[in-house]
Amino acid sequence: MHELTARLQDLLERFRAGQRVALGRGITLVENERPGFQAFLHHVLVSGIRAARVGVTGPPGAGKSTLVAALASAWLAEDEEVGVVAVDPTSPFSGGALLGDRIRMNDLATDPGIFIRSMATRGSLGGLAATTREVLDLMDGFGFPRLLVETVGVGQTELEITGAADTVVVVLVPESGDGIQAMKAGLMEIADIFVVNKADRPGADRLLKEIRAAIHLRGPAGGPPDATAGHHGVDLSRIGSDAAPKESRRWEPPEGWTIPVIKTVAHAGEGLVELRAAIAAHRTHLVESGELEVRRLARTETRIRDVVERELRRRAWADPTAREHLASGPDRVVGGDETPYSVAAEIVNGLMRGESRE
Ligand SMILES: Nc1nc2c(ncn2[C@@H]2O[C@H](COP(=O)(O)OP(=O)(O)OP(=O)(O)O)[C@@H](O)[C@H]2O)c(=O)[nH]1
Ligand SMILES: [Mg+2]
Repeated sequence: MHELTARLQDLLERFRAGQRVALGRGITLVENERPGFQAFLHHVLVSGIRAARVGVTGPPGAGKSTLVAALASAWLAEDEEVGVVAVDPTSPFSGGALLGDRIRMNDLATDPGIFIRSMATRGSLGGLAATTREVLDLMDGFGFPRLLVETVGVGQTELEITGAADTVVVVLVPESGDGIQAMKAGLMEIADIFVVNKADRPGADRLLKEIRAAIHLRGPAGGPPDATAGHHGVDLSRIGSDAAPKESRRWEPPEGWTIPVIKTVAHAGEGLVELRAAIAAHRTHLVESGELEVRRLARTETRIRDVVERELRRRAWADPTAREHLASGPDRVVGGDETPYSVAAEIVNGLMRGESRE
């Protein structure tokens, strides 16, 4: 099951030797789900998850990339290597420089301490690409102690970032409109840290106050915590390809953690020291409270579930008997003898009985 072909074994050895080209190849392998990608991931992941993962999300143009670049270069200056995944809903290099204009992408990308990967999302709504978590795992396995993932948060999709990051930084800007509105959209529930970027523009202080008030209001009065809640009351089991939560979720204030709200002017580096301090403090909180473990367990459960579902789907349609039923099914259904349910039951029961001739 986890045996590697000679070619992938060779790739794994070069990956383990720290060759960046091998990391790039590994990512391509995983992104395209080429044969053997599961086995490759298995071998990369047996050594465990170590990196501190920070997600940066918020509306389009909020300055996420500029912040990510600034954070990355600050860590690099302290000899901390950084892996960056930017998930772009449109095209990988749209909207100007991938990592903002102040610290130019090219300057950063040639630094051996950083690895930047841009991925397109599966839809136009933002959120994560299908294999973002796997790519983060590869960077983790490669040895980057810090990982940054940038996603555009629009509507429900930003919830997914809780499945990829330990610490979620939500970036809002004065011109993103009514701050409270943004929180209703779900950003409130996933933030470990709020950033009010573009603080050089009018309305920043008002937004700051609104967010603080909302945190205060929704905190203790949030209602009884949901027993199945994962990250901040978000049921991680419902985050996935076809599992977008539909009803409103209860917000559970993270115990012992007061969500900081930090003003920044990202392209000028203002507020960066405070933001880095907040990220470090949140890390300490996660470790000391045991919350890191809780989040990792919840994430891992979701991952196992996803891998099982993907594998079941793959096996189902690789099965010749199932494919025969699928081919003949529509005729029988339209002819009135059967329904999609009876055909599906036939297929599923066949698979369960192990009639597979794969
Ligand atoms: N005035 C002002 N402009 C900023 C600030 N931070 C970023 N910008 C500018 O805002 C624009 C968008 O910044 P990005 O960092 O690309 O924003 P983003 O959130 O990554 O954008 P998308 O990835 O396209 O959603 C760029 O022109 C930045 O230079 C800020 O604090 N103040
Ligand atoms: Mg960006």
